[in-house]
Amino acid sequence: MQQIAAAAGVHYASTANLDTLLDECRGRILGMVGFGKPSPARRDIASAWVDMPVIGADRAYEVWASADPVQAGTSGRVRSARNAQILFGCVEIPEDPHTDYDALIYDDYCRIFDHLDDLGYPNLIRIWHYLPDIHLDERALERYKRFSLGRHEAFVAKGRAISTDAPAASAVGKRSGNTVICFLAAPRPGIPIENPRQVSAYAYPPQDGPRGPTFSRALFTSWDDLRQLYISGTAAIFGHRSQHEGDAGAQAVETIVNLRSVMDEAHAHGLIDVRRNTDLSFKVYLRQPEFRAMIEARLREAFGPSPSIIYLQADICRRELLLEIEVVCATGSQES
Ligand code: 3EB
Repeated sequence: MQQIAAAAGVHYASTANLDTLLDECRGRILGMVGFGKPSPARRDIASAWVDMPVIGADRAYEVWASADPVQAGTSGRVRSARNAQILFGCVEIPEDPHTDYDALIYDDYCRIFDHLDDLGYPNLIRIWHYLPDIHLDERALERYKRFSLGRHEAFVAKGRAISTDAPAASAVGKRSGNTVICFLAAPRPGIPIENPRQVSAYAYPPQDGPRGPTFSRALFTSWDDLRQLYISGTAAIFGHRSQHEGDAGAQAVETIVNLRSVMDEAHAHGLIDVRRNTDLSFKVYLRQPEFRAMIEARLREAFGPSPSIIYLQADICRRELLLEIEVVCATGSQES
């Protein structure tokens, strides 16, 4: 059986090795996110379940471990755990037919910022948004665009800059039910990295919705002797336009070129060289599960045989995009 390295950072687990990992990290778990078939809720740790099929397995888990013991915090729906350097939190937002989706997102986003400000971790580093019915038109505006609007307004209301304070992010569709938002935040700001091949997301032209998406292409941070580059959900976008409509193979290639471009940019800033001794943890969101084998081949060609990869079936926020890939690049004291 594979030995689990319960070092600080992110670990992927399956149903078979989750309990071993949680035991090894007892008292040091910042948070956990489960995907796939429902499993019993863990009330003792900051955790969330995302109703999103795992391709090729029944379930997959993302476990964020700390080197030091963690401290829990709750305010309303926001649950978190933190060490001195980093805080993991999550919130599950029930659907509310009487409230526009942008207002729903605005309210809980403001509560996230309040929680972070209260605890002294005001800098959002990395955030994941799992949105039910992402393509649904709600009173003539698609829910993803309402989401972007509510998020933007919350950044403004809570005194965050749309460009320099934008975290690394992913926003993808889940099945109906709660909206799930998970995040990492820190006392110190991360260093945002943009992709020279792409227009910054917060500067997209207004045709994509009344407010652009508030995220950076990647954020660099270091904590617990680890240096980490969190690369946002990345797709086949060049400039601000989607490429290779209807061609998953070409979208995969374009997406990997974008990932490389962000990695090269972080290296050019002297922050991290992912070609050397770096653990790469990928999440791949695919509209159609049958493309999994093709993507896996492309990723292994580009990044070698070792990366950990979770494959999830999800809607991507633009209808023409067939896939989106995010990465955590970690280097430092982490064993593997
Ligand atoms: C893109 O590059 C693809 O709205 O938070 C990727 C990552 C995308 C995050 C977000 C959207 C978001 O625009 C979509």
